[in-house]
Amino acid sequence: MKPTPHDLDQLRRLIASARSITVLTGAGVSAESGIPTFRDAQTGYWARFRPEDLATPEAFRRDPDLVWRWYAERRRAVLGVTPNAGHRALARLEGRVERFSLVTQNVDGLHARAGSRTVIELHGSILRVRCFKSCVSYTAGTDKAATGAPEAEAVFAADTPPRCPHCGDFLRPDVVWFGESLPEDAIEAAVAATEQCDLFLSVGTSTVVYPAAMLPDAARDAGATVVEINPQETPFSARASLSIRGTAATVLPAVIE
Ligand code: BV8
Ligand code: ZN
Repeated sequence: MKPTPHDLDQLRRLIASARSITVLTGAGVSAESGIPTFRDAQTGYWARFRPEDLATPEAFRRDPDLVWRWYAERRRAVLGVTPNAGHRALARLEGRVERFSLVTQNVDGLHARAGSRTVIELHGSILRVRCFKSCVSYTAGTDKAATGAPEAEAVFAADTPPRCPHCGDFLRPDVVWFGESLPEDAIEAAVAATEQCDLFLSVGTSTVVYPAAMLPDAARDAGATVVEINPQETPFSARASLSIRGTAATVLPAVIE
């Protein structure tokens, strides 16, 4: 399925005339960087698990080593790829619009690496590790300096979860697991950006994970024009003002010079 020239023209015009744009991204925008989406079948050792079963506090408490290793492997994969043309187009768009907000469900840090300056991370970041009580937090980065405290090196090299030097509990990835609530500040900023924009782009998300999945409808209810970009149909497609069947790395650069 290819996007029609008419669709791309329409989206180009909407972007050119918008005074405030909010973009919601999901795993689909990182697919063309080589990061499998949540819906993609897992491969290798991880093929026997469903992500939803591993990305929970219960799974971590039941088998901390297994879940820690899953995130360490995904972190290495993310640090080993580069942002794609879709990420870079969104970074360009940020500088072009009076008011722009980028809300992501992704935990891979690729928007920031593509140059996006303000990214609202609804589900945290796989590049960060913290203890359950947030006494400490370490950030892995493509360069050593980004890891912060001296013990951070050892934390990211560990293949079983280290203990917090203060409270003694396990360290864990600083992501939002299923059943955990989203960071208050992130969800508040995302809802404000959704209700204030006149153009809302929903890119590369299956629109099934809540509360993020309510944002496209919230934008529509607040009177924004809502455009969806996804090679597949989603539960939201029928309600979009325009639903473009295309991939992020082809459609976004085509409509954002
Ligand atoms: C909460 C971090 C409660 C971890 C993630 C029943 C009904 C409604 C809700 C629920 C329910 N049962 C349980 C819930 C709540 C649950 C939920 O929504 N479950 C779903 C499965 C039904 N939600 C939660 O638990 C949330 N917390 O509700 O808290 C609470 C409330 C109050 C107080 C205390 C507690 C927490 C949700 C966050 C979970 N964490 N990630 C990690 O990454 O390991 S979510 C995770 O899945 C990803 O971050 C991602 O956001 C999500 C998958 O969604 P997508 O991003 O859309 O990716 P997906 O693979 O699904 O789809 C990819 C899309 O891209 C596809 O559409 C595909 O067509 C498209 N695509 C593919 N290639 C491309 C492309 N698009 C463009 N270009 C391409 N090239
Ligand atoms: Zn602690």
